Amino acid sequence: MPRRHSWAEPYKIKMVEHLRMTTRAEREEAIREAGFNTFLLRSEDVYIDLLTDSGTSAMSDRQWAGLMMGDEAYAGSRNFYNLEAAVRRFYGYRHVIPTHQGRGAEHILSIMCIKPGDFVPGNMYFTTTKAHQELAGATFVDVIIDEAHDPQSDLPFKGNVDLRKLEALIKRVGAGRIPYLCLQTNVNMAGGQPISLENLKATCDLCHRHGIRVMMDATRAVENAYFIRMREKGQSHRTIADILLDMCSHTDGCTNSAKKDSLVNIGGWLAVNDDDLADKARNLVVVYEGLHTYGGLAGRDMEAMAIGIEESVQLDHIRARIGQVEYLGNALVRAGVPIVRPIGGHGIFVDAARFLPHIPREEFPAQALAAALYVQSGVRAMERGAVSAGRHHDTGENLFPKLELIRLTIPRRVYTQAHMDVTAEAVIDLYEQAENIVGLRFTFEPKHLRFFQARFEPVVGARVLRTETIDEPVAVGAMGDGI
Ligand code: PLI
Repeated sequence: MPRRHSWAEPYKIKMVEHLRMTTRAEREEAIREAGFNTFLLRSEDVYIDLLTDSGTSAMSDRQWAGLMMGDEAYAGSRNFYNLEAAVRRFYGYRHVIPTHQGRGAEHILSIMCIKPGDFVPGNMYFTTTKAHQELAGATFVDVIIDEAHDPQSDLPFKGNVDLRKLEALIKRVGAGRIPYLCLQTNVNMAGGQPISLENLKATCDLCHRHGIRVMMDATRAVENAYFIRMREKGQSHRTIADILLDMCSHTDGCTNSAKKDSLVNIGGWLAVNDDDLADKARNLVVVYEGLHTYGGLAGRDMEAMAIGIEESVQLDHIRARIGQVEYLGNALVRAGVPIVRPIGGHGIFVDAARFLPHIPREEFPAQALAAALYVQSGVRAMERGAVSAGRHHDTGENLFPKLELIRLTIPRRVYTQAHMDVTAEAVIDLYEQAENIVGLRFTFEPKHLRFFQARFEPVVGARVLRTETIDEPVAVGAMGDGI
């Protein structure tokens, strides 16, 4: 047997979904109608959809079979008990409360633990998490290490908590005003950057010494466990499942969006070890989501989740998943495209500030870059910069985080390496004509989580990409065309 130098997907394709190719003129029209916001495009107008890895996974044949085993009883569905057993086995928490998705769990956690005037520290914000903390009356405090805000720093664990920042906060406001610390795994807004096991333990120790709970955002904890195995001293012999359990065992509970690691299209859960907290959460979930044995989900969704959790910790799966992200990232690095280093777990984050130095922050370079990439190639990315950061909740001023990025997020088990090649070519091509991209300004700005629904217009002219290179598509796969 020859030595294997490359990896291949640990699955084969059983069913395909056709993609529609569009012309540049069609895409110009589509992005204008979408207010230059890729969230407002119709999916059928997108060629390669790298908006998010959330809810976009391809389920396995076992998961599809699981859907047929849905027990749609209102109360006590068999599938709930399967989900509960899977979470207990792989994450180790005692009490499991399903929710319709991650933000449902964040909502319950926030209203159950936060009092107005509290502070919630975290290793960088996430949009929905912070929104729920603020709606419950808390102020979010970023305690991630400084390097996480520097796209060029290539520390292996840029998701680590800066313990001095955390200690300073505890000293300043007192432990009594910190209901919990929110510990994100594979920190999304930092570029999918992991936290080390050592730092996770030290952070939990510090919090527990002050009587502060640690609630993990376990949304991408499996991917984080993979990086611990690959990058942390003394961890390479352990299984992903073993590392995951270890990570969770130091914390007091978690919120989880199962739409990522757990390979399902919808679902989430809140898990805690404390009996009283669990009772409180079960009571609140009835008000906002549904009975505590379904939490807004169908029985079949919970079954797919239970199976997905088990599949997610298989080494072959996670190696190929992150390997595909690295494949795309390395192609961009070779071409000199500025991306966040090191390459993260769930996507490639392109540094829009360095890509478009001619566009000031006030004209939202990342928003413009995502729109231009779509016009150029039909590839859909997501803004992760000032538009996502929103406004200060007291002063109303625009927040300008250090990171002004677009995210090319890779859905799990969906695209092939050829799709990654096409994406890399599209980004490199755009980089070579970046000076033709025009900044944007708001024409409509929603109050909450504005990036989802905001609308924009170019600051000059009518187009976000001022070039005439018309790349007519090859009409492959367009059902009904060319016959
Ligand atoms: O989209 P939800 O409500 O299932 O999950 C919210 C959520 C919580 N934490 C983290 C770290 C997330 O990444 C997250 C959702 N992320 C989305 C939708 C994303 O595109 O990254």
